Parts: sequence; C-alpha cells; structure tokens
Amino acid sequence: MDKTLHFILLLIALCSVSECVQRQYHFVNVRKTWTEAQRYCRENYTDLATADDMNDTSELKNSVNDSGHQYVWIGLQRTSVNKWQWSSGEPALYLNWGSGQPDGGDECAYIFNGQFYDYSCSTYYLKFICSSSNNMNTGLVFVSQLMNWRSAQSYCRQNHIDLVSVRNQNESQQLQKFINDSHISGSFVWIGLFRDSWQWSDQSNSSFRYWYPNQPNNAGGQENCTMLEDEPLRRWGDNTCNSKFPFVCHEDKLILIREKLTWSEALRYCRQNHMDLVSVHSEEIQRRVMNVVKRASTEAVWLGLHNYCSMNMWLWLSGEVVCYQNWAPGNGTTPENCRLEKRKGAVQSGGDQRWISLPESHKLNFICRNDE
Ligand SMILES: [Ca+2]
Ligand SMILES: [Ca+2]
Repeated sequence: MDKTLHFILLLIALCSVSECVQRQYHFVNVRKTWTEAQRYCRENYTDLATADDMNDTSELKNSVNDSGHQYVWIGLQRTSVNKWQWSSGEPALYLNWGSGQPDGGDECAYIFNGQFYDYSCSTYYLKFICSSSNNMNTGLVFVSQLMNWRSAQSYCRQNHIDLVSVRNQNESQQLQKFINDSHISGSFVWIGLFRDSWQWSDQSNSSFRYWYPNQPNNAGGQENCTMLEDEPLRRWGDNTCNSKFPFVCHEDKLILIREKLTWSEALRYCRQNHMDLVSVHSEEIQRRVMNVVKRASTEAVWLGLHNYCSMNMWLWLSGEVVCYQNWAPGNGTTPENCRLEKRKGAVQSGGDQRWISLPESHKLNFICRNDE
C-alpha cells in the first residue's frame, strides 16, 4: 500500500479512539445537610457532584451503591438569578426573541418564524424538534406528537440527543430551512430554550437538568437543594437543604495550574505532579476545559498540543491527531513559521475560548490531567 495512504488510514483509525473519563463520582454514605456535604466534598475531592449530560446521570446512578432506599444530595442549588439556557447544557448567548418577548414569568420557549417566544412549560402541548444523530443531513428530527416541554425534552433524550439548540445565526438559518422543508412553518414548535434559577456548586455553567416528573415543586417554599430521588432512574427532586442525606462528590480530572511557565516547563510540571498536559479530543472535554480556564491569570492557557513543523501537522501529547477542532480564525490551519521557534497550542481563557498557536517560550498557566 502507498505509504501516504496507509498513514491517512491510520489517522482515521486514531480519530475513533474513545475518550477517557474526565470526572469521577464518589458516593459518601454519611448523612449530612447539603452545606455540610458541600464542605466535605471540597475538602476531600473537588466539589458536590455536577452532571453535564445523560452519561453523567447513569454514572451518578451507578456510583450510589444502594444499601436501602434513600435520597442522595448532588451539587445543584436554587439561587436568585434566573437566566435562559439550552437544554443540551450550553449557556444561551444567542437569543432571537420575537417582538415584546419574553413577556411573562414563562420558563420555556417555542420558535415561530425564526423567532423565540416564552411560554408556559407545563400548560401547553406543542410539536417539537430534537437534535439527532439519525438524520445525517440536518442532525434534526421533527416530532409531531403534542407534548409539554419537559415531556418533549425526555422524549428527545430517550430517542435522540436532546431538544434542539439554536446557538447562532447560522444554526437559526439551518433550523428555519428544516422547518420550511418539513412544512411546519405555521406551527409553534418547542426548542431547547428554558430558564431556571439553579446553579451548580462548582460554578459549572451546565444547564443540564434531569428532574423527576413534577419536580422541582418547592413544597413549602423552602426546597432549595437538589437530590437524587428514591426511584430506579435516580432522577432529581428538590428538598430542604437542612435535611440530612448521603451525597455524591466529584473529583475533577483537569487541574488548572496558575503558574506562568513555558510549554516545556509546564509539560515537565504535569508529568512530575500529575499525569500530563491535557489533550482535548472532544467537545465534552473542551467544555470542561472552558470551565477550568475561567480562573486563569494569563490570557491563554497551555494545552498538550504541539506542532510538527516539517509535516505541518498538529498532534496531542497523547499521540492522537487533532480530530475535534476548536481553532480561533487564523490559527492551526495554515502552515506555521517555525524557523525561529517551535509552536504549541493554547486555549484562550476569555472570549469564546478557542485554541491559538503560540511560540513555545511564552509563559502561561496550563492544565494538567490527573486520571488513574
Ligand atoms: Ca411569551
Ligand atoms: Ca420537592
């Protein structure tokens, strides 16, 4: 076989390598109030448990070794802030409201003529659109069954991925085309936009929620903390924070080191004290990296990303080629000028937190990973 072709096939094979777990759950079978549990987790692990997606919910469920029926605290707490978010877990930065919207205490949104309208989550039954891996063209599936927003969300998560997100103008146009092509432009259609006032203990901005039907109900007006319900799927309910339950902590596998070192020094530091500089193989790891770098003291943060100048190619330290990509415009895709100095990859700590190429002698904060 042609050597180049063989190499390309090898790269394709490498791109399907499964990612390693970036967060580990620890069940603590001691009854504490929510605040006591939070303190315990921060002292012994990273924080009370955060969940980003359906994967996390099943890992949470598995982490709780059920010795008898009980409620179990996780790290979600009610605050006074009430902000719009996407069901998929992303913050809502693009909000294309129809005129005069949002106009009430409503907490969910439908789309009509490309614009968003807030609407009561539980009172109304609408058709909806799921994001899906089944439809290779659009990544979207239209469901004509009428459901309230939470049922629609559960349906999408069980059968597809989630209720659809509309994160920018481009996705808005794609969705509108899909709506026109599906001949449903006259209908109100649920999208994944909702708002709530819950916040994760570790400050993660994940808007993923997995409520048990009719929860959170804030019974008695004092239920400001979140627990896994005593039911087979371990979906979530609210309860009073002073109740004493066992709890789940999580341990982050990504650690931001707030020292300013060159790339090589950072690499040595991570290998001596942890495992390695972080490799960002997927959108999920990128999201965790984005959470971590918010606390950085430098404008960019080193990743385990290095450039092979002679081959004009970027590789992760873990050996994989760069399949998932998040380069800032003008970075990573054109040949590097490395006559004077080798180039390494960093992630911007502000803005849209994309990757940039920098000379390796720059002194930056960096992220180590810590598995095993
Ligand atoms: Ca409205
Ligand atoms: Ca409740």
